[in-house]
Amino acid sequence: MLGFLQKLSDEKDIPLEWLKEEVAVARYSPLSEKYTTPRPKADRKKTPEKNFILYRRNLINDERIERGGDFIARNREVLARIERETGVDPYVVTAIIGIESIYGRNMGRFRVLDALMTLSFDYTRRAKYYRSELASFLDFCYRQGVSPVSVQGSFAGAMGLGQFMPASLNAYGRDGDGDGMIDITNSEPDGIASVANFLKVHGWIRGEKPLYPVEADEAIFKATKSGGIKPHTTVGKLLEAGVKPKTEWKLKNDEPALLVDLPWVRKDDTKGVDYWLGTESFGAILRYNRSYFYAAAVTMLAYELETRDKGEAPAEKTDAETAKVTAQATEVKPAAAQAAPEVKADAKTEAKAEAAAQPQPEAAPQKAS
Ligand SMILES: [Ca+2]
Repeated sequence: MLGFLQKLSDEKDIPLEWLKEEVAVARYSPLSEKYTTPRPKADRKKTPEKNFILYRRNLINDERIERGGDFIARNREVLARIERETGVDPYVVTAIIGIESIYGRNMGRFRVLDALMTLSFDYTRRAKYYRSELASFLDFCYRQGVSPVSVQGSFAGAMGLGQFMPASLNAYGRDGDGDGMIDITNSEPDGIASVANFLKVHGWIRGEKPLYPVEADEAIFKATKSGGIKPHTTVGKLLEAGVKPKTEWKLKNDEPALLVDLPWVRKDDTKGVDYWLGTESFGAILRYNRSYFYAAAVTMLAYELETRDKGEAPAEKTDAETAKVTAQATEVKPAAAQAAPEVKADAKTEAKAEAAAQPQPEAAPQKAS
């Protein structure tokens, strides 16, 4: 460990004594080890069928929509300013913060120092990754004048409103309230500015919606070599391959795109797959968490938040843009409604939903590539 600290001290110009003193107070975190240990293969067989209806219902509930409204109301000016500066949809930023931490209510109560030290030096399955995160974390704390042991986060070291891993915080963290510090745990403007900056850097297109509903099938999905997280093809090529828009769009044929599949299973066991065209804005959300389910849920929660925030807004009803988004929303709603007719989640389901919302280390914001 001393070698690690010495190297960090040399590379980042951080006093070795400071590093030694700060890490000396770290304690082994058994839960960090437990939660990052892969399940035995025997258990993995039981992994339930992929079901977007269930996933969506767990993440997009009344509480998340209601608290999202409060978050938007108290941050309206900041959200508008950040949108002007970055072009990123403020409802998408809010939705990510809602899904990651329930707008700051659930940012994790682990000492980040303990988590990262444990995963770097005690439980070493992914030690290389976590040592790099630990180095970023100590570097960040030193530059910001923060005591590492005082910082709390998830069992894997993800922090704050947007649950950034330290390397992402170092690379994309922004000061949103102008106090000179980046504090994504206690400052909502900083959390907002950082998430928006992450999306901007990873390809968000100003004014471009993430998802458009389309008709497609498995054969088209395979033929277009779909399934990755990058917009690897174009709108025009997807159309040529047989993808049909379900709504009008103003997308240009040479715009980068990807085909997104969202399989679902209803309670009566009927199954299906909804297909969507994802834009570069969708690709930016996928860089936050490499899961179609995650990025689609973010997009749909953002739509719910926007609809609620803007009320009925009759003037916009004729706007093609609004028509598009409305079509998106109705696309998934009927299925979800059938699966969950007015069922209020009990405490256990709620806890599961929160667990599902916790990003796994593999899914945490990635380093720039
Ligand atoms: Ca700040």
